[in-house]
Amino acid sequence: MLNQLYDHIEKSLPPKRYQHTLGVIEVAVALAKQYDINEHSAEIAALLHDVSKCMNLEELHFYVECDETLKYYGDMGELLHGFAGSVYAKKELGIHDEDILSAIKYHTIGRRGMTTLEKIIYIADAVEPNRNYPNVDLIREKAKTCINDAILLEVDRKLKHLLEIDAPIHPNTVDMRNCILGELG
Ligand code: DGI
Ligand code: FE
Ligand code: FE
Ligand code: FE
Repeated sequence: MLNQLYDHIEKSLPPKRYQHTLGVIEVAVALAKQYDINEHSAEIAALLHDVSKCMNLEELHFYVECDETLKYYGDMGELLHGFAGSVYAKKELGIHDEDILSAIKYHTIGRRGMTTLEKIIYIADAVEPNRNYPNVDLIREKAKTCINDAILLEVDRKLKHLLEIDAPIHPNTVDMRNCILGELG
């Protein structure tokens, strides 16, 4: 079963994206151990998180659940691939664990009140070994000791980038930041 999923993902993604996925698995499993959550769930969620990354808009819209806020960003494949991926994982790959499905769903934009698994996939995506940007090591280290601090650093980096390129900011991105600030107290 697990081997078949690996084969399916390797076939669905270009080699670089598959390498990225293996990197996310490595980090997510290590963080699952660290934060004492199910490692198997972390492995599956990481393996499948970008399953829809290479779908075109037509394919994405076939799978994506109709969602008012996403409609607003209707033409943006980048924002849809997590949502489409979670539906694909359920319908086509037989994944029914809601914890895994929501980690796939929210890995790009986050949400208010994220579970530990959602946070782990979100941050593993940002700091896996193939990622290379200024301060990546700082966020990598933070993730091991305080996942909320790491997410704040990553969200701030993302927001600065989105502002620089004048991109619309999804409300979940802002909600996630505010919520985590609240959790940190
Ligand atoms: O799929 P990956 O490349 O591994 O990473 P990802 O799923 O985190 O996707 C990152 C992309 O998502 C990146 O191009 C920025 C985009 N993104 C994330 N949050 C927002 C966003 N784009 C806009 N316009 N607004 C957001 O709030
Ligand atoms: Fe992604
Ligand atoms: Fe990300
Ligand atoms: Fe990714």
